[in-house]
Amino acid sequence: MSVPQASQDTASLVKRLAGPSVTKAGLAKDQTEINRIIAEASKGSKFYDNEKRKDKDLTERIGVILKHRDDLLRNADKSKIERTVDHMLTELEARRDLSQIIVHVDMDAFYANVEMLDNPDLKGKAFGVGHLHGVLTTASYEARKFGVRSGMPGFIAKKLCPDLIFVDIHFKRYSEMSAVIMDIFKQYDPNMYPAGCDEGYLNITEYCRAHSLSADICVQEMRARVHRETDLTVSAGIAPNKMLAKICSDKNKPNGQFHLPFERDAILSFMHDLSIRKIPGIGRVNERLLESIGIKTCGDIYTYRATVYLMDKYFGLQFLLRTHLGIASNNVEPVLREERKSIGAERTFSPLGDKEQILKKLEEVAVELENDMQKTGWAGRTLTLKYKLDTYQVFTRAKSFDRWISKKGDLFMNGKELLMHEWPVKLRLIGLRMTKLKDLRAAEDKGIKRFFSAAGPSSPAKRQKMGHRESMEPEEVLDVSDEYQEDCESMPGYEEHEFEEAGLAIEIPDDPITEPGDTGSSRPPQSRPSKPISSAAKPMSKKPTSTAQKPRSMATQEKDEGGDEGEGGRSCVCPICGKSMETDNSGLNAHIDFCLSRSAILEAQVESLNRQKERKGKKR
Ligand code: TTP
Ligand code: MG
Repeated sequence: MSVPQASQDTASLVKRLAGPSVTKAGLAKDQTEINRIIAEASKGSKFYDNEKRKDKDLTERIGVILKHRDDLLRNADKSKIERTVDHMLTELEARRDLSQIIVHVDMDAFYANVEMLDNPDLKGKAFGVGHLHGVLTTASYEARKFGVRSGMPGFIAKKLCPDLIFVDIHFKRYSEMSAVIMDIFKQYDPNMYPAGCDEGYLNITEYCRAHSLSADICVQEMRARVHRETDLTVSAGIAPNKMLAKICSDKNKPNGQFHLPFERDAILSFMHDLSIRKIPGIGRVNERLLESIGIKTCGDIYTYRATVYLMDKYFGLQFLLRTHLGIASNNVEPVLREERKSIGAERTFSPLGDKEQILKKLEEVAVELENDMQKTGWAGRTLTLKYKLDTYQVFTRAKSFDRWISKKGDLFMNGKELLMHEWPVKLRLIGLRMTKLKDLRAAEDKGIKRFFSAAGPSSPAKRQKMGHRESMEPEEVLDVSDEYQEDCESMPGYEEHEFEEAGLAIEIPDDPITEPGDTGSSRPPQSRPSKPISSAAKPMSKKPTSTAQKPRSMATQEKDEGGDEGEGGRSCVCPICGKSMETDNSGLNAHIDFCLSRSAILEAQVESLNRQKERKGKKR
């Protein structure tokens, strides 16, 4: 089998195939050989083909963006723009806030270390949590030395580390331990924000003041307490804002802490050589996009500030300028119910083409979603069906209602209706997600108020506006999410469901569902604290929605409904198809993505249809 060498043509693909967790702590320094083995092991699989296609799409998209950049630069007064940006930087600098002590805490090899508590024989051994025929949720630090890491298919991990031990996943245990550690963290900041099952942000300014403690001692004490009470280790980053604290918690992993000086110059020099990939919100795709315009480190942002200024809609000028300066939000608060945007459930399985079997999976998903919605007190008005073809391409279809739905019957029947529009298809994942949520608990609280308010959301005028609408545009995993722009805490355009991609990066021979209630992915079920899709893909400022990011079709649809506008809508022209439209940055990016991926998606659909027909033909 010929192995892709890291030539000009294949370097990006090899890097892409290496997966999302390449920046994880404890991995071997030189990833070249590891990446080569991964590429070799993946070659020939549908996953490989899909990654190759996505890499090609991205290369094309970059080509378009670069052409657009050249056009813009040709007509621009570069030094004037640089002066404007310098002025913006001065203004941002003037508002730098170094007054709050922010800590990011992150448990070390969380699932693995919990497993070690229950089976001390694993101590010192290279093991992964997950199955040979599934994906690893995480790996012990001994296994990481071989390049084994989260989201990696088991068979690839075994190639990298032939003696690797596979340990079963026990979500219940991780949830229990998560609750224990969160309780400890809350003693130091009752308003802390749990950012996943094993990590969180704290503002310890008040605690340090009240107990006359330095930040270092306070964090040491907190980590020691976690260790004393759980036998698990935790690492921490201490910095003036959440972005920096998150980057710092990785610095001395495992079982360490890192304190970034609260001084402008120290922060600037820390940022100067920092790879942009270390910034939360910059994953593989954003990294490639930024590298294409010359930005590899946060220091490079300054060098290319004129380009970034002109290309604001692609790269997010404010976000990048703030990143360059090491400025980000220092606002830490707990997750508020009203911030929840969606609730969903999904199932992963070995590729299925049989209608009955797929509908059975859909029904299971509908039951799980109904349970979750009931347990947590939500109803919703937009239902999105998500499915992943056996070719690994992901699509969403959405439908809005003029009433609140949460019952299995509604979820299943409407999900089925959306799916039947696509039939025949061969799937490896199916999911349902509700958005446009209504908090039933809030409704209970406000029962009397509601009684007196005549025109609620179901007033005739609004009902007419919402109507019944279906979004039938094919969508891909590369996601554009306008939620993330709100306070310049992430790049506008190109989010990637990295965790999910990695988590399904194989031909899974058996249904990987191991425990009742398991969603079938490598993530814990909805009702438990779950790790964000990937820390890099998770914006610092956003509270977690229930699982995945908002699918792009939803973003488009919400705009159509006229409910969520006002985020800088303006008229722009798509550089691909030339269509002009009234939209904001993310709307434009979504459209560009769609333009670029449409042909590839249609091709895949046609291919899939042909395969189905062939099979039917053979049966006859
Ligand atoms: P992480 O904190 O990202 O990883 P970790 O705690 O295993 O290792 P470390 O922080 O020391 O680098 O994730 C916490 C848990 O979330 C992890 O133990 C397993 C789960 N997880 C997955 O299931 N899949 C993933 O892709 C990732 C990144 C994590
Ligand atoms: Mg961790």
